[in-house]
Amino acid sequence: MSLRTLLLALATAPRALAHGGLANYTVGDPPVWYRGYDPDENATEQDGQPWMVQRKWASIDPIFSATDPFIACNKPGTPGPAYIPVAAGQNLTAVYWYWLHPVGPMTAWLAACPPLDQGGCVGVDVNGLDWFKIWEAGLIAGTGNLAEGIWYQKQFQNWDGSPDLWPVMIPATLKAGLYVVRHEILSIHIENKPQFYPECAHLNISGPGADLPPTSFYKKFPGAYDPDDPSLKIDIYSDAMRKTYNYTIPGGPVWAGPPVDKYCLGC
Ligand SMILES: *[C@@H]1O[C@H](CO)[C@@H](O)[C@H](O)[C@H]1NC(C)=O
Ligand SMILES: *[C@@H]1O[C@H](CO)[C@@H](O)[C@H](O)[C@H]1NC(C)=O
Ligand SMILES: *[C@@H]1O[C@H](CO)[C@@H](O)[C@H](O)[C@H]1NC(C)=O
Ligand SMILES: *[C@@H]1O[C@H](CO)[C@@H](O)[C@H](O)[C@H]1NC(C)=O
Ligand SMILES: *[C@@H]1O[C@H](CO)[C@@H](O)[C@H](O)[C@H]1NC(C)=O
Ligand SMILES: [Cu+2]
Repeated sequence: MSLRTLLLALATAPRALAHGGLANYTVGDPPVWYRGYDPDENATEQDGQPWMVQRKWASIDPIFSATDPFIACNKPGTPGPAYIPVAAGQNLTAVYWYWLHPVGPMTAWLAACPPLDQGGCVGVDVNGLDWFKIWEAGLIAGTGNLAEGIWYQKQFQNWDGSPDLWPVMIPATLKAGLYVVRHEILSIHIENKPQFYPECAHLNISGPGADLPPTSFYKKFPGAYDPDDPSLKIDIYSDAMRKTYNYTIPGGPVWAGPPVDKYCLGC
């Protein structure tokens, strides 16, 4: 589908003017599909369904404040009972209907939950969890300044009508257990008005690993971001940013586990 056809289709679709959102997840090849929440579909047919792996997000609207409690897992963030099975070292792919905004970073986070007999991920307070970043991408190096360079957020878009796919590897030596995964697209196309688009799902991660990050990687949501962070309070179209070729992704460093070759997995 051409860009023009797609835009026409969007303008007449129920999702008119929508940015997009994280619809489904896949694991493995050939992919096994896990359905997420769809704010445009009947809530009664989704709330509390035995297959629901994603936390509920009732609207596609962004969260505008880094201190909003719903920055953790969107609003209302109500859990479903199901978990996506995935092995440490495997990719989890987030599937978006499409994504319209082109600039700003994308990050993926995990947080460990208690075991199932202590409530698993369903019972957790997402604002109290210890989140750690496992993946990030922002301005693609060598593509230009903040205003004119290519961001991963733009590269992730497909304009042929197929969904936008965002693969993230689960750290290979991560300790097995139940986790909440949090995908966040942060859009910074409007001056000093960052838009946060988080969605969460529940994972059942298997594997022989025993690693968790050092506690220095742990962040709270809200808390991971300072609202005054110059990467959030930013005008990428300013003269200064047209002369800037790097962008510091907020939320601290990525933890992807220790080098795999230090371990003997499965032996
Ligand atoms: C939503 O689904 C419920 C249960 O299937 C049904 O009773 C209700 O009429 C539906 N609501 C709408 C707006 O379609
Ligand atoms: C997500 O899964 C649902 C249910 O299988 C499907 O109807 C929908 O088209 C999928 N959306 C995307 C973007 O893959
Ligand atoms: C797995 O995810 C990583 C990002 O963590 C990506 O670079 C790689 O291309 C993905 N592999 C596949 C087969 O999708
Ligand atoms: C998680 O996966 C393990 C197998 O790896 C299984 O025994 C266990 O029942 C699963 N737990 C949940 C909550 O799905
Ligand atoms: C670019 O890098 C410098 C040096 O690390 C840093 O001080 C500055 O904040 C970065 N610029 C942006 C827009 O992130
Ligand atoms: Cu938008």
